[in-house]
Amino acid sequence: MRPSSKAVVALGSNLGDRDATLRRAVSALRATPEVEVVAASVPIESVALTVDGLDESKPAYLNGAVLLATTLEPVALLDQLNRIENDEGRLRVERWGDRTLDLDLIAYDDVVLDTERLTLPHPRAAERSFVLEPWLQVDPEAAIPGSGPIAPLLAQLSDPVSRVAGAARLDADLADHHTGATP
Ligand code: A4P
Ligand code: MG
Repeated sequence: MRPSSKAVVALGSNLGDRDATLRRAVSALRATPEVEVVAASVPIESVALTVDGLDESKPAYLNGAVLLATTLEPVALLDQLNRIENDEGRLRVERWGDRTLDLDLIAYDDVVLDTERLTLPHPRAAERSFVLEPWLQVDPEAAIPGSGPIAPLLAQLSDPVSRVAGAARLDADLADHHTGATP
């Protein structure tokens, strides 16, 4: 078996019951063989970014991030992310269009890769607070190969994100979720 690698996955949803969708996605990752969810962020709210820029008239996103330990190689992990997106009824209509669930592979160890199927690290991660803020929650020491530590990168960004009052971490058990407990 391959040695375990460290991967960061960003989650986003702006259609349907966004919070429930993100929690089901984290459960599906936990149930995936060769994938361990090491840490999960709380959900954050963000303004939709479209190809024309931030658009407050679009449904707002809930975003989050999980830190994984996995023995899957990067494309095999992306296959699993796509399977979970499809299980949530994800349709691909318009680039950066509204979606029930988007799972992006943000980083995988220090791998740098640029193929049609997969680019690592995710090319737009460093420009997006809605990716870096939850990523910082699950891995405060993280750095993006070629761009550096994420904490100072996040400090320079201005796209607005906000915490959801009382929201439990995305991997919290249902019992924790009902009480709003944040362990
Ligand atoms: N692909 C290449 N590299 C990766 C990677 N590292 N992770 C390929 C995941 N996929 C990767 O993805 C398009 C293609 O990217 C796939 O064929 C895959 O093999 P997609 O999920 O089908 O389409 P998409 O997500 O609309 O496209 P894209 O360009 O990945 O969009 P982004 O950059 O993910 O942006 N606004 C807010 N507030 N919050 C959001 O989460 N997300 C997006 C999507 C736009 N606006 C947003 C948010
Ligand atoms: Mg995507």
